[in-house]
Amino acid sequence: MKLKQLLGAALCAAAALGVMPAQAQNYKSEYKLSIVVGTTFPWGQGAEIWSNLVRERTQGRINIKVYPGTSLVQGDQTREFTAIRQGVIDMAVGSTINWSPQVRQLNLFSLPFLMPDYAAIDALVQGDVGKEIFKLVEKAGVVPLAWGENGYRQLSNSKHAIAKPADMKGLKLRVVGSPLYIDTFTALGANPTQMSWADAQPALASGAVDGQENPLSIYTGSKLYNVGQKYLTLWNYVADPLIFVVNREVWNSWTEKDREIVRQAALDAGKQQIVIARKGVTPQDSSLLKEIAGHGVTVTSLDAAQHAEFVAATKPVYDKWKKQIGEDLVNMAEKSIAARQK
Ligand code: X2X
Repeated sequence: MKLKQLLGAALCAAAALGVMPAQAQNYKSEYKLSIVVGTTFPWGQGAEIWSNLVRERTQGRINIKVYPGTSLVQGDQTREFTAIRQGVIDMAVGSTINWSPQVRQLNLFSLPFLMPDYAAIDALVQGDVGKEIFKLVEKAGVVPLAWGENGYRQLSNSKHAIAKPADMKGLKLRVVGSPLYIDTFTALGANPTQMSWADAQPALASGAVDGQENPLSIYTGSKLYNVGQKYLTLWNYVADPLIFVVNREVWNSWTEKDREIVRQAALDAGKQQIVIARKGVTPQDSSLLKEIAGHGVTVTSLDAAQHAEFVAATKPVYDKWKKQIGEDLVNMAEKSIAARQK
């Protein structure tokens, strides 16, 4: 035996005896976890909870660092999924919207007015649809572990109150990176323009765009009422779930025991994160809305007739995208929602 082989054999034996810590073999000193917003947002808090649980439960064997602002892909959130698959990013808590260019079925959650209430979101992600989607994400090359939530996306603008599609005519609105959003806002008569969240904030501040749509936690966390976004419409037209994921090679490099720890920590963090995301924005607790109104924002809620007008105007988009997403999956989602426990 050559010296090199001898040394290798000795190291293997040491590792097998548990003499050596696992990271000495193939663990990285730091795992990079990507998120779009900062760690003060409910989304970012979910990432922090996950990282902390993993660090504690692995006694520091797995050390995760959170990178906000999608900084690992220079803010281009639509490239995040590819970067995870390629290993530029080790882990992420990501939005279904941002990953839909790579996994088209993730557009499901962006179908206008599919999910009428929180029970409907739960029926999808915690049920058969959620399992099916995890299979698709896995097939696309990334290991999905748990669901979280960004939230119902509400419409804000700097011009006037919006209570019907006609009020949106000609408004220049920033939308996220799925063509489904361009279709939806075009059908409503607006002038949608796609840009990353990193670019959206200066565009709102300079008035280059009139409005945007995001969950209330992001609207308030980014203080959009300070950049002229004084009109807010609560229409619950879509909600984006988050998915906790790990790059496949990284996943395979961990011991089975550590994989189990990371999975359970993701499930625990996801559960806590959903509670945080819903704080202040539910029919039972609408405290965040009071805070928003306190900033001089005009908040518009839709009555049943106004809601119906938005649903009718976006129906052709729903039908078109139902086919693109896959009719079987959308049918399964519609059935799960119809059968939900309210
Ligand atoms: O870009 C957005 O609007 C955000 C922050 O909500 C997402 O990443 C989907």
